[in-house]
Amino acid sequence: MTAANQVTEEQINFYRENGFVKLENMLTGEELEQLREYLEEAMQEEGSRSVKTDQKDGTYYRVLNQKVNTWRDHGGMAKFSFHEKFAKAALELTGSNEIRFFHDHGLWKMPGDSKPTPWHQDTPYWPVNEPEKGMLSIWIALDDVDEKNGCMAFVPKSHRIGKLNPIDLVNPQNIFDALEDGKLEDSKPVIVPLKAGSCTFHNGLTFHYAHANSTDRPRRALAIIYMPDGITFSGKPHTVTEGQKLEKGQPVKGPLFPLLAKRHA
Ligand SMILES: O=C(O)CCC(=O)C(=O)O
Repeated sequence: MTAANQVTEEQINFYRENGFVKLENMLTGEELEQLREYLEEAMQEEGSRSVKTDQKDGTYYRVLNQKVNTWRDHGGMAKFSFHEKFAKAALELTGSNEIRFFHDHGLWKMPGDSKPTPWHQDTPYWPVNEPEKGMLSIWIALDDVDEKNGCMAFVPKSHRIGKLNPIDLVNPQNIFDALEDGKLEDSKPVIVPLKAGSCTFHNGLTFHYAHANSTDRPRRALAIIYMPDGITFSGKPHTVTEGQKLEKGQPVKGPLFPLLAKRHA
């Protein structure tokens, strides 16, 4: 990011071509300290509205200690999850007219018997009708990450393959088996180490993976998922849409899905 927090033309082109991009220094030092404190609190508290995917020692927990919608129980997390700076970057990368919040999640990889996050696409888990419209995630590293503690890897151009079946993150199928012969043959995975406070954005269709954490400290990350305009609800059950009175085929909107950024005419 430049001083004005603008995504560069080169980064936009890279994202659109490859389905992911790395943006360095997304957080200032002060923001990083604050987000670490808030996310530590949010991950530990037994809130009533955020959703913990699995308990300690569970099989999913070994892949990810995950809490969905931390913002609903922690005002500090709301400040970051709705941060205009991140949403504006998503607006520029996608080229859409508006960016709506879908959900956040704290994603920690815990030390001790940690498993990699298998290769998968995100879109197949989401209750939307238009995967090709480019829903996307920001993944913000709160610790320096590399191959030893769970950095991410992406397959360039895999967002062009289209939506495949969801992968079971605990007993994973091999996503590459689902590819037609020759598809992505020349596209080798790119491993993306990050400094704390830096981030990646990835398209919901991009194949991605995270290494296991073989260190003795948690790998802490915050991911926020955004929807470009025109995304409609498919009716498929999902934790964050449950009870939200969304209608099948109608745009996703309402109090849990605020508009965060808009292109000015
Ligand atoms: O944090 C991880 O290990 C995986 C993250 C991921 O799959 C995502 O943000 O979509």
